[in-house]
Amino acid sequence: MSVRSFDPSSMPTVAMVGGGQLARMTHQAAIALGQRLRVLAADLDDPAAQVTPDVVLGSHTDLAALRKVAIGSHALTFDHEHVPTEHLEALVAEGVNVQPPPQALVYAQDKLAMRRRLSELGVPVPAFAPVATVADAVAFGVEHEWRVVLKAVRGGYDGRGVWMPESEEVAAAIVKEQLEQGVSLLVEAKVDLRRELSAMVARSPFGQAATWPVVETVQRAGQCAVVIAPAPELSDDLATEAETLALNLARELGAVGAMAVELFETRDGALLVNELAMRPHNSGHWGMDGARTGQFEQHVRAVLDYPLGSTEPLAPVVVMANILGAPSAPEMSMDERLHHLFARLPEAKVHLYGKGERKDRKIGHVNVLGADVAVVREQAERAAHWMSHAIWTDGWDPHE
Ligand code: AIR
Repeated sequence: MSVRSFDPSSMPTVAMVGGGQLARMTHQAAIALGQRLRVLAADLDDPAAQVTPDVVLGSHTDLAALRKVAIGSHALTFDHEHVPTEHLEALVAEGVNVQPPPQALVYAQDKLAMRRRLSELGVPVPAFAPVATVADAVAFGVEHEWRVVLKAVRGGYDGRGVWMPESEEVAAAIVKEQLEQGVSLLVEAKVDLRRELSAMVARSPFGQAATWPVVETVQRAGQCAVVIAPAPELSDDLATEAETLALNLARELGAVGAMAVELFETRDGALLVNELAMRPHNSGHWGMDGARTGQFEQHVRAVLDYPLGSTEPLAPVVVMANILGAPSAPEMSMDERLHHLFARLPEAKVHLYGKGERKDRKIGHVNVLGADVAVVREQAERAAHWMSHAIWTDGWDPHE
């Protein structure tokens, strides 16, 4: 009698461009499904390169490196959206299964193309205009009484590539400097918002799609700090509107994999689309512990055209708090901080990315499940702050 050994080559390999935390957590999901995740990383120290044996070192702007990571993979996907579209089109022409496909991904890469396409589709977006000259920005600024946001058309994230000039002089200086550096810009009206929401969806090439509950994202200094799932006090009508919007956009744009639709909820209860991301997204990290199927597993299922998993939440409330690097790294080691955290908050689920501690850098996150938003949020935020600063925000001292 022979024993059949497990043949890993019969299971798919997913190639991911970028070796950051999103690739690292995608790898974690791929392991459970018996798959391999191969990453194109800039450095062996990158979060995903630390954990996968299948690393191609190189740049996401180098077509040869992209080919190397793509060859032999069942699907090529992304941990960030900065790959030049022409390279992706070249890979598709060579037979690579690029998911999301470049003609969809472009709407997550190019904010102007996205704003134009969404407007065509009748999806509400803030008023916007392309900026080819200082005069373009000034005309828009005057029209909107300098309640405006300048954005790089491509490449920005986590507050980078975003400026909020409040006068003609400041705007002119930014526009001049950026245009001289070859950065394309757009300008849009600053929205009078109540809060920010995110509607996440995943879609497969077959066309199956599933949403997670709409979440509230709390931003600090232009960066996501906390996510509350589901968004507290969101009316059923608005939740349905946001989920329907995400499903329709995924279908209309031809997105494949996880997609985040970042939304503004205005003071008068309307929704406007702010940004799109076609990849796992910070606003979906809560689902790693808080949903039947989290976004990383759903992303690999979707890009490989498997049936999607249930997105059902596992608790009435889930809060995710980012561990954001302190202004200077605390003396206490990360390992010791983790010991103390676990001793004090056994319910906290911690995810660390293996990243160096730099101010405001996303180095990990904490998920807490529960029933009461205020209690759960307090615990998650306190835990995250402890992990980055080695300070308990309530003054608690383990040695007293
Ligand atoms: N990322 C990509 N777009 C937005 C985010 N947050 C993730 C990706 C990327 C990593 O952040 O996983 O690789 C880069 O993080 P950092 O801190 O090195 O800039």
